[in-house]
Amino acid sequence: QEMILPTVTSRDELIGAMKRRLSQDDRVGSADREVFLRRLSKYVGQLVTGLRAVYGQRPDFWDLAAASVLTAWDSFSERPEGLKELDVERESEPSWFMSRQAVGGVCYVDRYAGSIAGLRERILYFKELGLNYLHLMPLYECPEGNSDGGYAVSSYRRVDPALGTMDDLAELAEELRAEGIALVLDFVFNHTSNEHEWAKAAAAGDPFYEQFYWIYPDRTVPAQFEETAREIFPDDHPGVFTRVDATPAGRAASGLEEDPRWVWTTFHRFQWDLNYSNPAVFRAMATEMLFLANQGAQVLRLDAVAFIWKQLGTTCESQPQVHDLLRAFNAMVKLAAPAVEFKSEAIVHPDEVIRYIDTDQCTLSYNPLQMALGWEASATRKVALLQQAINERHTTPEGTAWVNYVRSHDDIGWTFSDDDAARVGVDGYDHRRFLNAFYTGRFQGSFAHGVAFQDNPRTGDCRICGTTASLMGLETEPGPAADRILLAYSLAMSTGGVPLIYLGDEVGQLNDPAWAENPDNSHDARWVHRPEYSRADYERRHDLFSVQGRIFGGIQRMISVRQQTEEFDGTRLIPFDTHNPHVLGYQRPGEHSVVLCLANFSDWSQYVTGETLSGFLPTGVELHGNGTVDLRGGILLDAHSFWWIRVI
Ligand code: OTU
Repeated sequence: QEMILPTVTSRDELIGAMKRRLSQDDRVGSADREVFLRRLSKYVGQLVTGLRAVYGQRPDFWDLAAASVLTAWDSFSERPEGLKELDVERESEPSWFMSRQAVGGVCYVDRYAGSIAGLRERILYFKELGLNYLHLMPLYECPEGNSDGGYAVSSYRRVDPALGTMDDLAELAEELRAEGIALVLDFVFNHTSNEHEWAKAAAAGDPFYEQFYWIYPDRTVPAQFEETAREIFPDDHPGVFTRVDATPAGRAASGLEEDPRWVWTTFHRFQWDLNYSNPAVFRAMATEMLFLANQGAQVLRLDAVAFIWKQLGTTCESQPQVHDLLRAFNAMVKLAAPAVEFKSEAIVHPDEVIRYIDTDQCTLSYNPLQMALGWEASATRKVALLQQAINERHTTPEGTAWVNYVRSHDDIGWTFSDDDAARVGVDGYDHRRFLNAFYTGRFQGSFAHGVAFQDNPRTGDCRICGTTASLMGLETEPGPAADRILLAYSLAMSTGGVPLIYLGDEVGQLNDPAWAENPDNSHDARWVHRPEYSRADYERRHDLFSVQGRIFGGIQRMISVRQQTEEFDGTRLIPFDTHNPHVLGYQRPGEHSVVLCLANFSDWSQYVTGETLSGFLPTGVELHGNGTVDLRGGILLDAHSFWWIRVI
């Protein structure tokens, strides 16, 4: 039975009605009621403004606003005490993710540890490495064989039974928290799988749930949308719509011999996009989101966030309404679970990426530009584009930070701005072609062993798959590859924000040679870089004469230097021009000193002259053990090496 509020028509009336409503609700004590009401008066404006921008024209707008507040209250009243305490702590302390202690890891539960129970046994290892943030790839119930690596969610409330239960997950969250590790979960809110109960009801013709998706009786409207919307997974299907009966599950659910309806599927045919123009979808998904928050997630990764609003005549990506909805979702967690941070997964043009980052949207965001340009610099051995990105696109709003990564479970897309590239004399189109050729090993002299993804000859679009080690050429040139891997990770560790390790990278895990043998995955090259946990590689990690040991030792060392270096707190970065086209430079300012970071992308030693360094006092201290340096003589950096020098 749903609670309802008397009709309200303004914020003040809404707060007043909530006050009266809460005084009759004894599920939580009076102190908690006060806490909620205090948050309500603080964030009701954010909630109402966000919702009004999207749903304000509707006659039932205030009912929606009131119902959303009740949803938040319901979820708050069910929130475990320990998490409520964490909420209060987090409201009064500076953001934990700004700290130099923040280091993240990400893995698949099944591939890395078999199950949630298996993962608990790896906590000691996470501590050995120095993690305080752990992202588990989506582990919810999925269609058999059609899971998109977990991103086709059939229920946000049930864990894939092969991995454990929701209670196991909540217990794991608690155990991690006791060890100082924040659990990060996905909130896959652009789409559900076609086996979610909403999708099944929609396929069966239930008019309420048909409105949860973008379903049309024929091709008329779909064809109009497809004139401007981008194809994301063209290997799976052209355009963005598919027939409801395009999959066995869709056919079974609709119960028709032939189903003429078309449904929006940005990604795979079995991933149906949710229709946020229907406010019932916002409320339903906010309820699922808060449910996940109450399991103990401290960060929610907002999957495919750019796609949640569709507008005829547009690209249907990064529309203004996406940001309004984000502010509304964000207000919901501020009311009911304020310890939760949002991480934006917008792998789009850098002008767009930054628009998701704000304290009332996402406090964290992947940094896809720095990631892609790290690979660009490794291929070209030149730093112009990367240096430009670091100089001009590093700053995010106060209270927010990047998540800096080298590889993820996804493909690498070359998302740099063509205008930026033109300013340093690079043609974007040609350069992407070069990079794709380089990383698929088609370019002569390339060290990389990558695989093409969604190669679309019609648009020239193509992305890259492969593990960090294989893309750096560890199979064929282990020495330089190990150095290149460490160089790439040095950026993530030192530019400011949370460094994120795609677990397996730290022991040099290679491509999975058998990825295409699994018929469920063979159409999707991303599985090449999702190998199972390699016991052999991990066992060698303490052997300094092995390549695994070199990489692991190097990464672990970087983490410990990072954690001891106060200049690495926060996100502030000051550009530094090395006057050498192969050497990247930036400074991380601290209270009394600065750490100057230099990274040599060339295959040869490179020199940064004494004159270039003459703005600092003559003596610096290199933090990796190179000791005291006399800057007047300049610095000679070995091939692929990086230096972190404390200077004044
Ligand atoms: C995300 O990625 C996930 O990271 C993928 O693993 C999923 O397959 C997908 O969503 C669907 O859930 O296109 O190639 O920002 O780059 O959201 C990966 C836009 C993807 C996309 C991104 C998407």
